[in-house]
Amino acid sequence: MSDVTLYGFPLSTYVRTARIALAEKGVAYEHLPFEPNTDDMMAVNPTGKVPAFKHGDFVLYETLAITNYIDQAFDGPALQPADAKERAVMNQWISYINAYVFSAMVHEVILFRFEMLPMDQAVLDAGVIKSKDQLALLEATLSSNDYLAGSTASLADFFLYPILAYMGMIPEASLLADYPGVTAWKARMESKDSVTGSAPPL
Ligand SMILES: N[C@@H](CCC(=O)N[C@@H](CS)C(=O)NCC(=O)O)C(=O)O
Repeated sequence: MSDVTLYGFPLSTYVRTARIALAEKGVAYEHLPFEPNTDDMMAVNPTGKVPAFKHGDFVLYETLAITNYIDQAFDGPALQPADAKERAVMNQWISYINAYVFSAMVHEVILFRFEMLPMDQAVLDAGVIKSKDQLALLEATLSSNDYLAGSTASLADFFLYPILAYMGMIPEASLLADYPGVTAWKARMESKDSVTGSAPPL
């Protein structure tokens, strides 16, 4: 029986980020697919959001803290660059993805398309404009780099991929063709067992 538990429903992009990190490190874990804002979830994360994580009796929430801990506490390949500048770039991207990409692409586009929010065309239209700007910024890096920070995948890529995976499943997927570096990066990520093995049940 593993002493590691991940809490949170598998449709969540943040749960998938944590699952990719766990798989990359080869960590065996129990996955309890609690819905957000339930008593079960609140018991391990006072915000009610997913995911949360437990190792032995150590409980943690917030995906960046969880994935940093996974990287440092377990054997396996490093999930963060050793080089100070590359690590700073990785953290810049994670901050950007959490502050801007998640809200524009997930809250203003994807949730409408998956009918998890009642359609608001004005919000969707604004979300698509923001998404295009964000894809252009990502393209500026991914047109000449295999990954967001350095030559191997890092936590930044694991935060971004689950969001762009959903973008690839909705009508706005056609936008991705305008960003060949992003499209090639997405295919590169999809060649990883950690990514295919964490696909949500859709
Ligand atoms: N800052 C949190 C964000 C987690 C988050 O927003 N999770 C979403 C699912 S992807 C959630 O629980 N949403 C439910 C809600 O906000 O009520 C983290 O990094 O873990």
